[in-house]
Amino acid sequence: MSDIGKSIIQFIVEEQRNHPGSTGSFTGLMTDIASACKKISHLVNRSGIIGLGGAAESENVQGEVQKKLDIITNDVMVDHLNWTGHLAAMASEEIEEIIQIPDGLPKGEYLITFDPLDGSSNIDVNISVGTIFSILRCPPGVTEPTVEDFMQPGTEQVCAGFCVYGPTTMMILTTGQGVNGFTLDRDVGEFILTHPKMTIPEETAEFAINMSNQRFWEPPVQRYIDECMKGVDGGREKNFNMRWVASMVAEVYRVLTRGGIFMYPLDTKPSTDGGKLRLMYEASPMSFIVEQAGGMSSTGRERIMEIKPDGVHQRVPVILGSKKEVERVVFYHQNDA
Ligand code: AHM
Ligand code: MG
Repeated sequence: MSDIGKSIIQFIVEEQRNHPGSTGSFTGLMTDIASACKKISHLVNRSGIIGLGGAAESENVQGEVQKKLDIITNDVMVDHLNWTGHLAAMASEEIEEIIQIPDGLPKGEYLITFDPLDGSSNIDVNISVGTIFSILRCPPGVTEPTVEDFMQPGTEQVCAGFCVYGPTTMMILTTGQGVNGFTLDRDVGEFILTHPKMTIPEETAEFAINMSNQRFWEPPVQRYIDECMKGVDGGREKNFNMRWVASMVAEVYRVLTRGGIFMYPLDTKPSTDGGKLRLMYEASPMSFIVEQAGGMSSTGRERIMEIKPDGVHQRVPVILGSKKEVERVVFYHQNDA
C-alpha cells in the first residue's frame, strides 16, 4: 500500500514501531516540532499584515542584524519544545548560549539544534524561508547538559529536518531511513506525506553559488565554476544553468527534487570565519538529508557529517548535492591545492 497521504505523525509512529523499546518520546518531540513549524508558517504568511516585517533593534551571536521574525520564530520553537519533557537542552542560531529547560519542567533524552528562520534576509522580498533542525541524543546520565554534550559529529544525528515556507509549506525529514517530504494541508492543519523516498539525481547541469564572492574563493572552486560557466566550450559535456535563492532551505529542496550542486565554499572574506554556514544547525542536518537522498556533502576537504564540532555556532564550507558534481569538486580540492 502506498504511504502517500499519511500524516507525518502516523508516518513517524509506524517508523518507530520498527525500533523495539522505543518510548514514544521521539514521536512526541516530532509532534512538537511539527506544531512549531505550523505556527511559524502561519506567522511568516501573515507577517506583512500583522506588522512582523523588517529588522529588530538587535544583533545575533554572529553579529548579524536580527529580523523581528528571527526573534519571534526562535521564541515559537523554544515555547513549543521546552515543556513537553522530550528535550534535555536546545541550541539556536539566535541565542549565544545553549538553552536550558526551565527549572521544574521534566527533561528528556534528546538535544536539539535549530535555525528558526533560515534565509531571513528574504522575508521582506517575499521569497522562501525555512526552519532547520537536528536532533541528537543527550549523553547517558547527563541531567544538566553543557556545550560539550552537543559536540557530536553529524553521524550521531537521530533525525534531521527542515521546513520550507514557500508557495506551499513542506517538511523534509530523515531518521536515517531515507528522506520523506510532507506538505502542510492548511485545511486540516497536518503535514501529509506527498514526496516519499526522495532521491537526488547523480548528475546535474545546475549549480548554485553566490557569484559575487568569486574573487574570494580558493583555486579548486574557481576552476569548477569556471568550467560550469564555459560548459561545452570549456570541456564539460554539457552547458550549465545557475540559481541562487540565498535561502539554503529553498536551494536544498530544489536539489532534492531535480538535482544540482549547492556551494557556500571557503572564502577569504573577513566577515566569514571558515565558511558562512553554521555546522550544527545548517550544514550538518542538510548533509544528513542529502546523503540519505543519495547525494554527497563535503567541505571540499572532508565529509561534513564527520566533523566533530568545536562550538555550537561553528561555521564550515558547504558543497552538497548531486554526487558526481560534488565528487568532482572534492577531486579538484585534492589535486589543485
Ligand atoms: P541566515 O541563517 O542568517 O539566514 O544565513 C544563512 C543563509 C542561507 O540560507 C543562504 O544559503 C546564505 O545565507 C545566503 O548567503 P548570501 O547572503 O551570501 O547570499
Ligand atoms: Mg540560517
